[in-house]
Amino acid sequence: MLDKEVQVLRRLHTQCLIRPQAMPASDERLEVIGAFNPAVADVNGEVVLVVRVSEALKETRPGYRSVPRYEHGRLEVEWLREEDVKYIDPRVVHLKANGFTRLTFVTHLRAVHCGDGKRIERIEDVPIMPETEEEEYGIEDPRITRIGDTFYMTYVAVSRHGVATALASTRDFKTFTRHGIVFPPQNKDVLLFPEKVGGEYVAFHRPDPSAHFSSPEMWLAWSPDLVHWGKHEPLHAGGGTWAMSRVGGGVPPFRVDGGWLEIYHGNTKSNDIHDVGTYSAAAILLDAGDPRKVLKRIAEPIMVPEADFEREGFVHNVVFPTGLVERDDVLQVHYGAADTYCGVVEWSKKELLGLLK
Ligand code: MAN
Repeated sequence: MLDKEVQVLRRLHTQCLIRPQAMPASDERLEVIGAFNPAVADVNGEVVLVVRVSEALKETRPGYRSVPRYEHGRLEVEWLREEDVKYIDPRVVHLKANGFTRLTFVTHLRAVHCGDGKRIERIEDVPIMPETEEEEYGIEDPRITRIGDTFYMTYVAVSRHGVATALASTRDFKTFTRHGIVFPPQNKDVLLFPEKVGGEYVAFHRPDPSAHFSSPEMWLAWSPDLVHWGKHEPLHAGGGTWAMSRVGGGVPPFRVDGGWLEIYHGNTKSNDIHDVGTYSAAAILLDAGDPRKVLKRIAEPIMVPEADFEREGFVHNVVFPTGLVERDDVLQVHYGAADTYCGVVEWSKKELLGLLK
């Protein structure tokens, strides 16, 4: 945990909305270990979440580590000898023979109808499952932006080829059309702006920062059609010990008086490689006509892990905002908590904007 950094924004409401136990497993061999990092859509007043559902194998075998994956959409399980793997963190193992990464779980997505955003009303029967080779280890961390009458969903596709970001679209949250990979590996936290700026679509993205030439960065890219992206440019927004190690877009940017407000996440550096570090959230305001210009920011996080369900879970100390609904002055933000739960927090928009300098 962070000792010094405290959140500077008052929470009007905090709630653990979805627990793993609430979500059906996609296969009888699997158990749901996380229902978190939800994409959020406001469907004519009804809040719909598309939840990341992570599952691990129920069976354990002494001396072996199971690593699941999908082959053409079919679940396959490999058993690796414990002495052949190195545990990096609860999510990741490395194969000693070649250093390659495998995940200890697989992930799919499922839509959950949430009424006013604070209760589970209905869980869709049909899950959104990995299909392609680029999705063999799972589809994760969706974000939804409504453009016209279509909901566009970016999501992370994880496979032997790396961590890429793909695009899908839907109108009813039952059927999704896949548009393929839009940002090749290693890239995640892709968020679409809800309207064109200067005649083009705009997206946040986050290329892998592991070369460590600088502190981590979010980038912007531009597109004529949401599929072909170019004019990539870094948008410096990291900084502060709370965002030393990673930074990335959180909720899709939305218009406020004075520009585009973006709520993003940052991660502390940890000296212990088994400790993932603390994930917190902050905000920046970008120019309405030219989002490459950062008009205002805040040095401290507006949200740090505080509630028990944010501090303890599959990965401790994580708050990871992924979607937002606006109701007058109230910003209702859904987030992943401890890589295990979906939380919902409410803030006053006026208070948040007042903190940006
Ligand atoms: C990181 C974490 C995991 C995720 C992988 C692949 O290790 O965010 O939860 O599964 O990246 O995206």
